[in-house]
Amino acid sequence: KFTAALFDLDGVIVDTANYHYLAWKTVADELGIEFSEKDNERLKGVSRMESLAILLEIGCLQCDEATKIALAEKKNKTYVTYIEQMDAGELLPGVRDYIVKLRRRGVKIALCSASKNAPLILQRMQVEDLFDVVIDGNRVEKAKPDPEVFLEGARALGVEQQDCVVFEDAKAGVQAAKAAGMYVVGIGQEEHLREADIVVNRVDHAEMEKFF
Ligand code: B16
Ligand code: MG
Repeated sequence: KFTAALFDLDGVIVDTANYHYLAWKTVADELGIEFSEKDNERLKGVSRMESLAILLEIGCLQCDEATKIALAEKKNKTYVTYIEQMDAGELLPGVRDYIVKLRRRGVKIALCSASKNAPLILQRMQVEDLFDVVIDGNRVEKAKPDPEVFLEGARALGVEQQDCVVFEDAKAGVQAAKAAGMYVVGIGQEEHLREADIVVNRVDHAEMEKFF
């Protein structure tokens, strides 16, 4: 049995993928890059600067470091205007109850997200109290698929990596969690998540009694 649960944020607790997509789309339109929702799949779970690098690659564009920083800032400004309007109604179904039940069972809970906006999103969703620790994009140097964010989560909870179950929706995140030596529940569609140990549609479809 596992003693800790590590949750990704975007796509697991809350569905912000569409807001990320719309914000990148504004930047893409301005640069004349065609950017589809399918392309957006590649941006899930990866850091902001890495996402920009993928977008520029899609458009076969190159630019200097200062321009890159300005573009990333622009995307983030648009993204933040979306998330500032979010409320707890946008929590993904079943998530809150599932985490509350885990806590009652004595399972330790961490949030392990690539997003620098994680604190704002948690606050808007009113779920800050559900997590014993929060490791986000402001606290790690290496982006997923590097295991750093999950190893840091286990360390902060005071548990061994083999005692952790990770809930992840993105390929890069599943790879990061596997590289950390953890059990992975993929959230979403099997086709993107082949490296996960199991795949379910939503968090509360992972049988709690089986894992914790
Ligand atoms: P930000 P997660 C990730 O969050 C998103 O999936 C990814 O699309 C985004 O680029 C990344 O956060 C960085 O977000 O620009 O807000 O710092 O899935 O790891 O919770
Ligand atoms: Mg995610």
